[in-house]
Amino acid sequence: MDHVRTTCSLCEASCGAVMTVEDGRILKVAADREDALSGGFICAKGAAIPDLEADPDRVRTPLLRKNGELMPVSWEEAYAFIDDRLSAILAEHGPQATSVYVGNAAAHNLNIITYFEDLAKALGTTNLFTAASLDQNPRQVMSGLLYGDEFALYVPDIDRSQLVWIMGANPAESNGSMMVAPGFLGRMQKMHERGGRTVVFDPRHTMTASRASEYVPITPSGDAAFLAGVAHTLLKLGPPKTTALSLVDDVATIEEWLAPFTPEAVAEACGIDAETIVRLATELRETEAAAVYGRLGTTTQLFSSLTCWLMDMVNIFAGNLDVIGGSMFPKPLLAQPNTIGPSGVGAGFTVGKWKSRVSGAPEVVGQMPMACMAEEMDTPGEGQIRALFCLAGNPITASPDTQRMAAAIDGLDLLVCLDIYQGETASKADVVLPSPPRLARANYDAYLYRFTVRNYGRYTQQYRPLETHERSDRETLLRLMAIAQGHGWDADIDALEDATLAATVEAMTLVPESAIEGRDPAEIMTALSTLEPMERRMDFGLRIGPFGDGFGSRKGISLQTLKESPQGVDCGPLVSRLPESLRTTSGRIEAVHDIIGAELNRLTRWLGETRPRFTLIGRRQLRSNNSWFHNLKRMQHPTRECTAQINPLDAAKLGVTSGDLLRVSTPKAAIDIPAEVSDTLSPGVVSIPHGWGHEMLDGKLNVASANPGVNVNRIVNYDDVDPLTWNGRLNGMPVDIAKLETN
Ligand SMILES: Nc1nc2c(c(=O)[nH]1)N[C@H]1C(S)=C(S)[C@@H](COP(=O)(O)OP(=O)(O)OC[C@H]3O[C@@H](n4cnc5c(=O)[nH]c(N)nc54)[C@H](O)[C@@H]3O)O[C@H]1N2
Ligand SMILES: Nc1nc2c(c(=O)[nH]1)N[C@H]1C(S)=C(S)[C@@H](COP(=O)(O)OP(=O)(O)OC[C@H]3O[C@@H](n4cnc5c(=O)[nH]c(N)nc54)[C@H](O)[C@@H]3O)O[C@H]1N2
Ligand code: SF4
Ligand SMILES: [Mo]
Repeated sequence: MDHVRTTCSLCEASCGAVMTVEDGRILKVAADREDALSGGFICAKGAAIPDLEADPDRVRTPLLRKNGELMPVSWEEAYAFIDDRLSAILAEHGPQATSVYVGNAAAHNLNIITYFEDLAKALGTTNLFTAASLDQNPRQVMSGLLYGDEFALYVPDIDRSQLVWIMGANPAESNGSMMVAPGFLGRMQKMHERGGRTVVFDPRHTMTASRASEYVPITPSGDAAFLAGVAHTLLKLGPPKTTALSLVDDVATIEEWLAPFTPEAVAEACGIDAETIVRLATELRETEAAAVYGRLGTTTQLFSSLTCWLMDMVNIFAGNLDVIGGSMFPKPLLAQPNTIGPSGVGAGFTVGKWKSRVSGAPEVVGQMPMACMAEEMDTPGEGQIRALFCLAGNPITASPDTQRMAAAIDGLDLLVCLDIYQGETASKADVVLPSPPRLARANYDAYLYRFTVRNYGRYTQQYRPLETHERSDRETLLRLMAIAQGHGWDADIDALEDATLAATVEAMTLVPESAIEGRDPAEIMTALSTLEPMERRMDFGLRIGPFGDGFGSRKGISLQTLKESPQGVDCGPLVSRLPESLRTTSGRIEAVHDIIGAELNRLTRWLGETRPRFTLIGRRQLRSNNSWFHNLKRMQHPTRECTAQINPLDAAKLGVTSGDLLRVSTPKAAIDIPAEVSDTLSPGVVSIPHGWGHEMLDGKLNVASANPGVNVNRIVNYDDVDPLTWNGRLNGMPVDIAKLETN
């Protein structure tokens, strides 16, 4: 029996875990008490890894559609089929007829996160879509515009804070997002014990709210109004002198913009009275170590980009940005754009470098927004998408307008899914390629460590070699790239990759102030040559990173350091990074943009509008993971039912009790779903979780199909995307509700 260190990597908490392994089977998964970040925490999902790995419904070999059915085949046969079909599409319609979609599970998979952009490049397409445009793009775009780097993502320095505002986030159940802070409730508890406070702003009294010092119900999408009132108040209080504030361009314009947003002017619209707004703003200003943190409820609503911008303004005007215990920019161990090259200045950031074919949607962070994916597939004409490579995602269930997305995907000439299950999307594929089991993968949560509450990293080495029927995701993606480039699936992928790495190394030796500026690229390649191909990339990124040894030019870490410390390498608490971390062209915080002025005008108009009778919001569930994790019996739980929660007052008016069927509709469509009467909801708000609707699986995943739930995205549309980012609006839609009369 072995005890094997791993990182759970199922969600963004990235908890250290220890697996008990016997005869190649995982018997048990427990918390790793020695992990410097998670310190002995895991949740029910982490503990269910043995069930996940043993699930008989998992895809373990490539599947190819034959006579309408997905049948197990060899990798060679699957690749040969893809090569034939893709070559024909490329020859007839060109590279823009191909596309890539990357889902959430890619953020937890080192290989997929490392190579997905290369796959789109190899295909030669700009049709790269990711779940980020149903999620955090407004945050990333604001970070890009203000700080010059889309990954300049600050987090609450929770372990040293005395006050944290949590807006539109429920880390008690999501386990934290764009904030790697495992065991969040424990961290919050410690904060309370040292006299600190937490305040939750949410239309629903969530599990996080029930553990917070204060809960402030807020009208859905009311955050921008509220934060504008707070920012206005802070400016009146006289902002403190901080480095962050001294770096902000054109504070006068911002003051002018915010002048009309008095607490009195915004109170009714956000549902928080003026006195409370002033009290909260004053507390924020007077507490030295305070942070404002916002997540999905702030980035997928009516004013997503504006809300993110206002959060920046509030953090800055309260004196909280880049100070210990405030909102701080992490310094990841792997080199990032804002840790290499000349510090404090850079190339800046823009949106809309290219536009989509049908609606002219802008490019955002190098990708096309999901809001235009279905129309790019189902609108005929030159450039119509005919092939999709879907990596670790389930767009049919995750994306608004499920019906259109499903029909568009049905109409493709080629759908290849890299997945571990035949979910709603993969079950429609021509080819499904499986990721290897956990014990046969190495992992490093490279994506997540960009927003971790300490400067930390944990590398998990591969426990056992791949079996003959298994392939690493790296190999799969490189073979798909080789096919796309016409080299054939059996090309020498290591040689192809080495050529790319050599070019990256050479480029870095030319970057001023890089850790290897002026060095001989051949010397660096030789230093990397003893490692496995994937490890070469990791080692390179770590050694030129802020804590790296610069290939012998200074004392520091390398991949070897991480290998010797499987419980994680902790490079200490967050440090102040302004102005060094800026990569704007001006070297300042560029906060004034026309779009913000326009959005504030839209907000002003909204303040005077009549509110809908019912507003729909989402809800994450502890034992779920978006559209998956529903196939494990052990994860079923009374708190994980797919219900529409409504307030008792609304229920009484509608004559509804828990269990009655409700018809919830938008002008687009209606769904019928059981009601759950709950006083956690503000009146007029209805909450439905996403990720359900497994009737589409036709019984394929046994447990999930037996308890299918209803897909809320059937009634969610793209009618009003965020104007700047085209991010999906998944919270705050007006809906109608009626009791469904049954005979
Ligand atoms: N209405 C509504 N819609 C939403 C949301 C909402 O709040 N409300 N949330 C949005 C958000 S934030 C997101 S991130 C998206 C998520 O959108 P998606 O990422 O498209 O959906 P997931 O359900 O997370 O799909 C993950 C897929 O990865 C597969 N998978 C799991 N592990 C692995 C692995 O190791 N390897 C491979 N290859 N595949 C794996 C799973 O089987 C599943 O098919 O949904 C969005 N959609
Ligand atoms: N157990 C579990 N964990 C997960 C996931 C999962 O499906 N299950 N999904 C993962 C993913 S992909 C993500 S992106 C993260 C998300 O992580 P979080 O953002 O922490 O999770 P949510 O539960 O979506 O929290 C959003 C909150 O916003 C509230 N809300 C809705 N509209 C508004 C609004 O207008 N204003 C305010 N202030 N609040 C509003 C909702 O009531 C909800 O409580 O979770 C990740 N972790
Ligand atoms: S919180 Fe997330 S990373 Fe930690 S054990 Fe649970 S699912 Fe895994
Ligand atoms: Mo997400």
